[in-house]
Amino acid sequence: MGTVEPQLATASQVTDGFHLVIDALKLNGIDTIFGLPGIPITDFTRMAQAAGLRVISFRHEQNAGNAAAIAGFLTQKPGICLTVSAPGFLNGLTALANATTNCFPMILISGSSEREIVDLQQGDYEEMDQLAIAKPLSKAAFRVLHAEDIGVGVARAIRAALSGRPGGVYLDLPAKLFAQTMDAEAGRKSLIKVVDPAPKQIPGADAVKRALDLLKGAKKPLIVLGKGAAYARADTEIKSLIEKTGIPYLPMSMAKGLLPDTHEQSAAAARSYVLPEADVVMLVGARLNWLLSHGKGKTWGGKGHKDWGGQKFIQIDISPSEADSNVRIDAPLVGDIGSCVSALLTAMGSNWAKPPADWLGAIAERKSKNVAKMAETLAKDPRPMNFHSALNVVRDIVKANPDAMLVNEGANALDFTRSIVDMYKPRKRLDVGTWGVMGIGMGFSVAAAVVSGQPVIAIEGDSAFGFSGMEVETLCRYNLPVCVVVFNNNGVYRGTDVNPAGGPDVAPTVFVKGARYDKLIEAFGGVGVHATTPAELRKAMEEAVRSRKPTLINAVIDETAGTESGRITSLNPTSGKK
Ligand code: OXT
Ligand code: ADP
Ligand code: MG
Repeated sequence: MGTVEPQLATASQVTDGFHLVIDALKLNGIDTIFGLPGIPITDFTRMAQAAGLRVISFRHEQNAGNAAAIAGFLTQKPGICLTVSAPGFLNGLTALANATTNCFPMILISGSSEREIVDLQQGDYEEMDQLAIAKPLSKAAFRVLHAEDIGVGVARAIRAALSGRPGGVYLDLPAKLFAQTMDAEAGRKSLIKVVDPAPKQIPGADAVKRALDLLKGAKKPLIVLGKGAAYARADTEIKSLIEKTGIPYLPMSMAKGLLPDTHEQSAAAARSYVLPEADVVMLVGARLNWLLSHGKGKTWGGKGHKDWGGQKFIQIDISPSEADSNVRIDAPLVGDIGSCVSALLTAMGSNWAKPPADWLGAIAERKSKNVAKMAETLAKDPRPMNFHSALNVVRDIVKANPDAMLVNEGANALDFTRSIVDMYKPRKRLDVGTWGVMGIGMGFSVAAAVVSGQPVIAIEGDSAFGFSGMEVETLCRYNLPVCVVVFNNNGVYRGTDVNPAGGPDVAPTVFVKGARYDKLIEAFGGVGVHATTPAELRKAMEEAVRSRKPTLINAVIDETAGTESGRITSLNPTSGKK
């Protein structure tokens, strides 16, 4: 089938599996599908487009999946990724697992092969028991066998993705389901519009009191804002909490901009001082995982690698089982962040005492030292360009365009961007998240542009970019206002490694030297720029943001400038062998 009549479903007295899925998604406010066509879902993509859904087609399912995941984070609606069976499903599954890990609501919908052949392992086209494989990697997984169950299947998937701790859901749709027909009116009635998919969860009054009592007694309080807080869209309440308490706060990477990074209470520039020094720490939508050194050890002032630093913790989280995952949580506050923070604000009353002046003063001192040191480094203009001199430009461009979305991946390219580029608004910084995964770059960029309509700036390590680089064609095809800046230092972390055996192969971390990534986008009609100085980079970025044309800037970075794994060098195992 090559074309689809838009009025097919409504004109007829019967409907089919294709239309029921589309209608169920539309009924629930889904307006965009990210995917890649093929058997058995090619006609589905055509029909969805004919029915008014925006169908964004990718070059690889993992990128479509990443786009769906971040669309979910940005909209509080599950992002939809659509794939073919077995290999397409598996390509999308990495993104689904990453979405679940990051608490992003997403639904991976994959077509699948004939059940009876798959279950007897008779060798069907793209045979795979996809449901079984998806289960351990997703928050929930469902399969629909009959057209009359499509409404329930889609409703269950939406509710599972959004309620409680958000996550990735798999929905298995066998090929035979799409062609099934049923009476159109009965079909319409079988669909479910999900009511209140993410119900408010109000914390108990005793839990609120416990948290406030702890906070009140603190001499060195600290608030940590995580991406759960960004997702929750309780921006006003969080701002009030920070400002009313006067407590310094630390934003996790994707919580940057929840309050402007230039806020005087931000302790980001004194991170390594506040973590070990704080006596009471309130976590708001942030887990005590590896990114927070599991709440213990030297980062927190503990004597040894696993020792408790002595802090008391308050943890606001929608997941009741998150508390105590790494260290004791003295005051868990279970509920949605909006409700929890509102309850705290109400119970705090109007005469809350600000934290002791010596705590605030000590932080301010550390901050100004670090900021001055950073300013000095940023003012340098070395040749070749390094991460700092290039990011000084990016910092200015983001400051001038605070509504722009910033996508970021790499190792050094990630870590330096996080600390150098200030964010001014919530949910503008999108990055590698909980897994530190490479490959989110172009999928996130496409979705950020599609969902927000704002210009997108993607700061990419040259290795990181390679994981999804083919999607520059997608940027051009949909004419998206994305400016990709590849920080080209000739390799993974650095371009200077040598083959220890001295043979003709280069070292495993090294790429083709002097590669011209800008030429890639030119192949598809986008704008390619080769930038070797901050001035050239600035001109190209300004023009990209102004013109909104898909642009790729090959920013040449000193190949000696990076460090192994960026800021997380210590996570590399070193041999115990002497
Ligand atoms: O307090 P101190 O003194 O310590 O200073 C801190 C702040 O106070 C200060 N700061 C400031 N100073 C002044 N002013 C301001 N405004 C300011 N703000 C902050 O700066 C420092 C640092 O602050 P930060 O960042 O807050 O603190 P810190 O200590 O770094 O925080 C700790 C962490 C853990 C929270 C943080 O480091 C973090 O979030 N890290 C995330 C790390 C991460 O996820 N990395 C990515 C994974 S690395 C690796 O796995 C890679 N791979 C393997 C691979 C992956 N990942 N995936 C797949 C699918 N396959 C393979 C690969 C292949 S990276 C990679 C590619 C790398 O090569 P590229 O070419 O892409 O990239 P390049 O490296 O650029 O070449
Ligand atoms: P970060 O990496 O920024 O520290 P994490 O992904 O580790 O953030 O933590 C996010 C936390 O936020 C998760 O534990 C998740 O359960 C929680 N969360 C997500 N949405 C909400 C919400 N609406 N209300 C409360 N907690 C939430
Ligand atoms: Mg690199």
